[in-house]
Parts: sequence; C-alpha cells; structure tokens
Amino acid sequence: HAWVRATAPGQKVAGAFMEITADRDMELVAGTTPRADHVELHFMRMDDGVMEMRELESIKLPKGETVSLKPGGLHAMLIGLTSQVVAGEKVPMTLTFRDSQGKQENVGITLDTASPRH
Ligand SMILES: [Cu+2]
Repeated sequence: HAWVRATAPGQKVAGAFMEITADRDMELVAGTTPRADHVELHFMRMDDGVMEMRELESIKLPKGETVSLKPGGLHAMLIGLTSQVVAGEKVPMTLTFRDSQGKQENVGITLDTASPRH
C-alpha cells in the first residue's frame, strides 16, 4: 500500500509512504512524479522533542526484508507540487532502484492519497 498525504492549499511538499520488499539486495536511489518538481528521500526522527529531517542519498533494501517508509521515519518527499494533492487522487510515481552491481531499474507505482489525519 503506497500513499501520499493530502495537502493543504498552497502547500508545496508532501510525504509519500510505502512498504518495499526487495528480492535481492537493492537500494532505492531516486523517485520522480509528474505532480512535483522533484522527489527527495528523507529520514525523520524526534530527537529530544525536536524533529530532525535529513536527506538521504539512498534507502537500503536488504534482500527479503520489508522496509517501511512511514510517517515519522523514512519517506519520500514530493517537493514543488504542481498543485494541491487532494484525497482520492491517484498519484503516479516512478522509483529508481539500484542493485549491488550498480544496475538501475525503474518501477512505476501509483500512490493513493490519504487525508492528513491518516
Ligand atoms: Cu521529508
């Protein structure tokens, strides 16, 4: 289940969340969507009550392990939204994976849009 958080009017960024299980050692290295200028991979955590968010070059996907991109943790960030993302909208996204040999593969997915309370 892959989803993106619905946005408020004028909001320019949205978090996207999903679970990924790779059948061999892979890394998620990039994403694109026609709904945003670009996509960044982020890690977020609370440190002493302070929210820390930083950009990652990749997200490691060890073989057979389910890696969760979820609120408050790893996520993909859609930056520079073309317009408001509304509940019920389907957002296409292409993810780029790289295997241990350095070979890259693109996979198209569809994100459901969930309300901010989700
Ligand atoms: Cu983020």
